[in-house]
Amino acid sequence: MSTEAGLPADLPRLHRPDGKRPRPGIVHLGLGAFFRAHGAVYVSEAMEKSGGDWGIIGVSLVRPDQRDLLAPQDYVYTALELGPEGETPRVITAVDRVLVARDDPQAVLAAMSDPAIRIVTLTVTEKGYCHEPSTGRLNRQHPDIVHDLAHPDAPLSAVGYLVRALERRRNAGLRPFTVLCCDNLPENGKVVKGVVIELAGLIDPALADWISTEGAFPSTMVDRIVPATKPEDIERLAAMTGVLDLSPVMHEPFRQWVVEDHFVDGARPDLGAVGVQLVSDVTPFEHMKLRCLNGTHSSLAYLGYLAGHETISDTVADPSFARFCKRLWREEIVPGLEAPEGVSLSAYTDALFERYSNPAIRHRTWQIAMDGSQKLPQRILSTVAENLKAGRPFAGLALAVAAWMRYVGGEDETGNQIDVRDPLAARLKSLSDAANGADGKVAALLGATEIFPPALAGNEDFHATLAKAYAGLLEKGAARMVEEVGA
Ligand code: CS2
Repeated sequence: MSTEAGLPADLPRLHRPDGKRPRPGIVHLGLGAFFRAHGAVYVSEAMEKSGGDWGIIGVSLVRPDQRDLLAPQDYVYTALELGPEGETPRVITAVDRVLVARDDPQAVLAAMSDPAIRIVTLTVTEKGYCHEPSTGRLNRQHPDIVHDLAHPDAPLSAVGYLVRALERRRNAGLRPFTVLCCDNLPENGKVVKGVVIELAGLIDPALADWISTEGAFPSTMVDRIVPATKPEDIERLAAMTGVLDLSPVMHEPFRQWVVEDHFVDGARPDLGAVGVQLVSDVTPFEHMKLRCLNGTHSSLAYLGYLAGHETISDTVADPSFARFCKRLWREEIVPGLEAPEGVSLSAYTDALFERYSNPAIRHRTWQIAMDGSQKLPQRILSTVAENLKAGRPFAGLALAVAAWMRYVGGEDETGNQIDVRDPLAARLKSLSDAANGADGKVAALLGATEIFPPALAGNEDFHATLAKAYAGLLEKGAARMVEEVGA
């Protein structure tokens, strides 16, 4: 493996410290770096502190990499905290094993229908719910959903797995599991409940009723910045610890998890003992985080990328970007938010700025720019729509949306091609290519109704501001526009 280059060949592989695997109580769909650096860490701590059989069976829906990297080290891995003043490694032991759904759907369905499993957590990214971002409803034409309706024993989508496993549990007379969504969607519990019940209803209306009355889909707000692990991280960690971990995760010191305390039969790890906030209503936390953090993250990602910045910390080290970001919070985002009880929004955004500035976190603008079609509605467009109604400013957020439009056009400011990763990439590029001039391109992209709700797309003020911002990006470039709009 190339990542081993430069390391002594006899380095021992990381292994489970006490050799004991936790007994599973959770299946996690979409095991990736974020959950391993966030939810799995909390669950590990909760088991250490209060006990309970809450080991995690990880599921990768498609790719075998996580399983193949973790299996030889008995599914333990290092979570490396990257602080501005140094790095702290910690071995996480909560994962029991990893299954790959494409290789063995039966094993995944069997695990999910095991009575010992009480919770199914998910991080399948925004696009993994097969819903329409602008409405939150199931996209019944989605090829995976069409497939899942026809293949009860071998689903492709996470939604398909949830529904088929719940169906098996109901047929076996078991209680349902709690579905705990850990993706950055607004009212994520409601969204996943909506798509699950809609798909279940297409299969068997009685199943949909049972899920609706017996199931639980608590909403959550998750937060921790987790940049992709790079080969040099693996090497540095091995040099630091003297053991080889081929699948560590990198994360910032900060973490937050706010969870609606509504679980089937109250069965859950003792999350409250390890700092998870268990609340009756997550909405104010969710709005605060999605709009303040993810909203500016995406804004900085598109504008920063176009201006030639590689990471978020590089981007905010540029004074005009720093001014622009703070202006977005102060004038466009925070005024429309209701602060969660006991939280000062200005302290929250000050702390966010510090988190963005952490030079140890090399979080690439390109990484955050991925899947913009699935992210813009909840991160930026809902704020813009509310600001338009309330007569509040929105020019900075419109500049960010114009930068996204420029980005999905596929060419950067020096004429180089952009590697646009988005489920709608081809469609967005052809909409952009077929139109001419700033106004034409803006009009064409506003026509993507999966992203822009009709009332917003049809708003003349929004359209004109976007067209002006897009023209400015073409004429003057992102750096100049950020400087002007942020001033
Ligand atoms: C980021 C998030 O990649 C992205 O789109 O905005 O992953 C962000 O780092 C997390 O939500 C932080 O909690």
